[in-house]
Amino acid sequence: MKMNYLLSYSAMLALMPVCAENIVSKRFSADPSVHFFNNKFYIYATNDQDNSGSYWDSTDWRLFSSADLKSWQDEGSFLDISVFSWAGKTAKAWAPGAIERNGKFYFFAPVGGKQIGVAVSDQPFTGFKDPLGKPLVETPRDQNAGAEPIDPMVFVDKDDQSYLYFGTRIPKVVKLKQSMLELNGEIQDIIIEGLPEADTKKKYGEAPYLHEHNGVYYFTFSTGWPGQIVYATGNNPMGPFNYRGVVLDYLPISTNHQAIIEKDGKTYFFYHDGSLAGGGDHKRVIRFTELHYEKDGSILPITIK
Ligand code: FUB
Repeated sequence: MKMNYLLSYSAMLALMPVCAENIVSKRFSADPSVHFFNNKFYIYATNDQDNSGSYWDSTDWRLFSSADLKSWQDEGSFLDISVFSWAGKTAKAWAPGAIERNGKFYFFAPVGGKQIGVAVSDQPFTGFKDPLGKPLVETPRDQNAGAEPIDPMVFVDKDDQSYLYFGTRIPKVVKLKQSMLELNGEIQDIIIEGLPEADTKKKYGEAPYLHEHNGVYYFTFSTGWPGQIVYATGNNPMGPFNYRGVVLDYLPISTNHQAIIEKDGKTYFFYHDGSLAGGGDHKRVIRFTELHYEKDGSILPITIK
């Protein structure tokens, strides 16, 4: 009987609220793409600081770095959408993704909602150029690219195969060639099974993200507008994935967008909210917290104070 009154360690963690002060910077920024490159953490982000505040109309990306996840350096606006010479005059710079491969740093960027470009540099913080001179993915040019190929994210598996995830309303995945500059096969829809039918808001919206933990592939995404961050798991990076539950509940903001990084045995969850003074739907701020798993691999939902 006494056991009924005792909480397991993981249950206690679930009840511990995350302090909303885990903030990266007081400059407005969103859509974190988080990496550990050359002994430093880097966050590539949508730059909400200089947008109008009435739409997601940023035209550049912001960069933050940290050696220890405690103090963060604001590296400022590190790349403008004009790096892609083919970007339309009204194109917006939204949620990016990045990866280190072949001794180079690849920055995948949605350009204006219909195209994904890739910029490459020898360093993670500067010098990015567009080697292709054209979009890597473009709708309707590429079969099954979907109506809005945004929110690119790249995952490299243990066997060295890389995958590009993107899309709004329908999640997409495609293999990349070793060069990272060419698709390797057909763009496929990602199948998510077991989404609770009774909850019509529980569907794929945007922000696809793939990470692996203890041999299981975790596919996290935002349910849309507003966005709850939920997860599904599977045994193949291309899916299908089985719906498992909520990671971060709806916040009072129209979007959310997550990144998950594992370092030194700990898992960190990055997201954005609109809680900074003067902030809101289009002026967002990046925060993070530690993510915990149950023994069976379930993710413990995050509670925010
Ligand atoms: O920043 C613009 C859009 O808002 C992103 O592409 C989505 O993921 C959402 O966070």
